[in-house]
Amino acid sequence: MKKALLIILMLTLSFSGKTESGYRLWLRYDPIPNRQLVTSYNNSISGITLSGTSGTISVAKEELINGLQGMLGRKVVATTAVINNSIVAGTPTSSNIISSLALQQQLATAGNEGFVIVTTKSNGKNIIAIAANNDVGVMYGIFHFLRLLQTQQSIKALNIASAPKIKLRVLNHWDNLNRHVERGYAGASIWDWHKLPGYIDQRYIDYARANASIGINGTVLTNVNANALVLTKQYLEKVAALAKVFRPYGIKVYLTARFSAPIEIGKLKTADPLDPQVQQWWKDKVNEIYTYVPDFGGFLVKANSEGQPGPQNYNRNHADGANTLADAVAPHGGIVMWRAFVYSNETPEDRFKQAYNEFKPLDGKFKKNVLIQVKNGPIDFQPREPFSPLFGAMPQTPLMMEFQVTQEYLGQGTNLVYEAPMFKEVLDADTYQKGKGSTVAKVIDGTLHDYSTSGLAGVANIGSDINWTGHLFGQSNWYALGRLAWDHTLTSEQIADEWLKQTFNTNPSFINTAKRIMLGSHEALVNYMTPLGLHHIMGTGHHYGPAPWVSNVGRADWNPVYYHKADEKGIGFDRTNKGSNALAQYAPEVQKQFEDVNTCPEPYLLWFHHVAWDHKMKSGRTLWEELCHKYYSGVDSVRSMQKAWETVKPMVDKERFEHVKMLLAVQEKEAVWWRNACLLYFQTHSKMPIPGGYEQPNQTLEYYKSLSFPFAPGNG
Ligand code: GCV
Repeated sequence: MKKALLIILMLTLSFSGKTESGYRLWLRYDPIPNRQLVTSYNNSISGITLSGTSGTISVAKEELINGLQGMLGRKVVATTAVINNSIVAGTPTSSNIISSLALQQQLATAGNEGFVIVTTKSNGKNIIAIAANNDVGVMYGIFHFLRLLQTQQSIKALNIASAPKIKLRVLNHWDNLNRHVERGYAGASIWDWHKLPGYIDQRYIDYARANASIGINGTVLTNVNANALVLTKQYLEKVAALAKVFRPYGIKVYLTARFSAPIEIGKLKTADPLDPQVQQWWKDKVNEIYTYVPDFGGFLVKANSEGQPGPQNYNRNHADGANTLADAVAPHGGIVMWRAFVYSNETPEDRFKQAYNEFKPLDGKFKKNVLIQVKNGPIDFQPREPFSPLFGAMPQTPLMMEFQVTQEYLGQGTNLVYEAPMFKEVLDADTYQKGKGSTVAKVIDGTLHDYSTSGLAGVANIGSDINWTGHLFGQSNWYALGRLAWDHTLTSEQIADEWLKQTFNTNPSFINTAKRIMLGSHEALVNYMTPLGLHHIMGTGHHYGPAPWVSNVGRADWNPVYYHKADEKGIGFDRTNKGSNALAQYAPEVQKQFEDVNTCPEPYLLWFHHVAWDHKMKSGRTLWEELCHKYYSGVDSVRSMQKAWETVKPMVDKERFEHVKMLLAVQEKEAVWWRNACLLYFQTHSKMPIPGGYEQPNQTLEYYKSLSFPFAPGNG
């Protein structure tokens, strides 16, 4: 009776709204309200026995104990002797019980990081075995087990085997040493460089726990627009302190390497990658880094892109640059992630084509420990982009995917946008490189070309805000990135379901409503920002809000007018063979999908065609009418999201309910702003009215053009 009262009290507290800042992410471990389920869990979990002595086992044990105690509302102790109805976790080497179970077959497919969870018997005792080949796999298994409980699944007859499909599952922080986060919308950088190495914020530990729980095994601490200072002793001591926190959680630390570091901090006259002195400098620097961080992961490099220095400053190519760094880290087992996000203003070429043009000829020229990191989309993380043609063009080079988790072009910190459907759309796209079924996912997980290494990176949306990501639902994007990097066959719906149940509650009515909001949110944003294949029409610099009229920025391809090409005839960028012919960079089957204006899938239409305003769309509307329809339906969707969120009020704590409600109201305003500003501007070209029946813009185009946001967050 007392216990029941305690649980009710805890539940009431957790719904009182006082403690629900969102800090606990999806690792809440609140008491499970379903008593029957708790009884069933209790019957299977009388104790726990974890074998192994590593730091990883010790953090995994702590997590398991805390998780179980929180959810079951009782004390859980670890024992050395296995008791009936208990959890036994370990590797065949660390645990006699695990090695005595017939798990060899499953473990053979688990690799270094995978795990097996089975309900079985050992010496007549009922146990749940969490087994792996390494301690890190045991830890991942424990997090998976806790997820089963948090999502309230049965643990009566478990038979699970899971291994990551992608080897490097990495977050990229665009965090500067002064704590400004480029494209960050959640406060300052979580790395408090000034207080490191002496002060270890609890947040670093919770960051590591959260990442480990979703399988993220690498973090690049610093911005790709890099500062060489991070490679100096003063900062390496700080980096080492963070690496020490992350190590038990299976997370390696990586740094961005400024290509001109040999000059800036090495006092050399050149950074030419083929200069023997420069090569030696990098080797020495890397040796030094490994004295601080013995398991340092390696470098991420942005070179010859947007003003960053690179090998081309010395008439060398990207392979020359990447290979010099790769040679330096290779003896230590390090890797180089070299970004393909390059475009040059000097080349009067469609920006869409430039990365392919520069990198395709280098296929096969990179050292074995180099991965080329390709941004999602040939332009730049737009709300919807066709997949980068590079994914179908470099069979001899491991290609990493770089997704944007932070919402630079996706409503930044104020819009609820669940990105998993966007990630999935790209991962499932078919490159046709080796015939039908050559999906982007198979390219990046290495199975299509049999790469020995593979990777997926996400530009982090994490900051110093109490709820980590600014918008509470931004957490779902961090979560989705990790889960998809582990297993890209998971559906967006499964991931949303998991995240919601762990982050809020398992009430079916709440889950159904919130899931509907999440699953429709990306399409809603595309509709009110860049429908039908429009792209890069955001405000200059900060990229906040619409500015399709901008035509005065120094570089042609930093101007929205470059991308939409609206004129009196129509709108859109002709990338067929009558235009820039970017389509030729894809396999013939992909070209076929997009090349005909009448059959091109409409979500991509204006990516590939300049289309007449009166072109007949599949709906029977003209292009202009369809554009209006999309913009209006985008706003309608946000209003529906607002209404739906209202209905979950009784099922969500006050603090988080109000947080989301207020932001949805901001989102509605921003969606209306996007719709009105874009339609009023495009109307100056189409000369057609916004069809009657739609609410008409309540401001003039001049008004929208006059808006300015000098302090919009995240600007570079
Ligand atoms: C880190 C876009 C962004 C920049 C970013 C760059 C990149 O241009 O606006 O902030 O710089 O991409 O990915 O390197």
